[in-house]
Amino acid sequence: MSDASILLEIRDGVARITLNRPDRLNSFNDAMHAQLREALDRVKADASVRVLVLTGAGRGFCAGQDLSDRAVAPGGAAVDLGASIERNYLPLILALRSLPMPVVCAVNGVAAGAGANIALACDLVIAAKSASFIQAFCRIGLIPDSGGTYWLPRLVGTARAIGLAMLGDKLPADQAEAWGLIWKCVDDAQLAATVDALAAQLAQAPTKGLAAIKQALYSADHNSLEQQLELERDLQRSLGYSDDYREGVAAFVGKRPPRFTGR
Ligand code: T3D
Repeated sequence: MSDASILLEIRDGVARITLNRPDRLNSFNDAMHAQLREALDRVKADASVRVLVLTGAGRGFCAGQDLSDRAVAPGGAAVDLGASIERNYLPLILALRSLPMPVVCAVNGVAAGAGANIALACDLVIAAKSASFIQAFCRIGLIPDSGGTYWLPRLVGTARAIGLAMLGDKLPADQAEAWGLIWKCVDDAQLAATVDALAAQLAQAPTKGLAAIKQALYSADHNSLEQQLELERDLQRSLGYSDDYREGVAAFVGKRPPRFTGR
């Protein structure tokens, strides 16, 4: 894609999507949502892709909804935010969560509003030390959306979730790591190399197994123990027939490195 709010590059099993409205801190308008949907569809349909990296262009990761699309003239009709969420944010979060491959978020700068929660929807979040997470919604009279009210209490506990959501303070990346909100915080100069190495590692991994790991772990939030045990049984049964399981066992027994194909 060129001249685009979303850049998509696919190489060596790694798809990289870059949010590309840097002068607006990569905040979302409808056109950018549409382009992101199209990019995610392409990633999902491309059998060569085994990991997705999501990042932002410029100094920010994403500042959520473009608020210049939300300014209402006095006496003007308010925008239906529910319709916007239904059309854009809700399907985006479900698409990231259910993509059958690991999704790595490289948080290169501030992640605010829906931008913070889009990052948290990804499976592995690596942030530059100068990055930060801001549940900015309360500053404009809204609640954390895009999954914010779902993962904040689960990831950091209710007390911290309430503090982040009600105060809208900037949470620096190193504190986000210390609180368990994200996987890792690295020096700014190390972000690209760290993410590239991780993506290369994941692109060689047993993709079906990783997809099943995310399915199982994300299902644990709403399943009973019995339902979870049954899900583990079903996923394990299906993985047991995969080429990668066969290869993994053969490589172990043969005392050689495995060559996984993602099948
Ligand atoms: O509406 C719906 O559909 C419902 C769904 C809502 C989801 C949401 O995400 S609601 C929350 C929306 N986001 C925010 O409230 C965050 C707004 N932005 C900020 O608070 C700050 O920009 C940041 C804390 C993220 C960064 O601050 P700072 O000082 O580093 O940068 P800045 O100077 O504020 O921003 C740089 C430029 O980006 C600036 O433009 P300018 O002055 O250089 O022409 C600024 O206006 C623009 N920008 C930043 N965020 C947005 C934005 N423009 C439009 N919308 C934004 N969200």
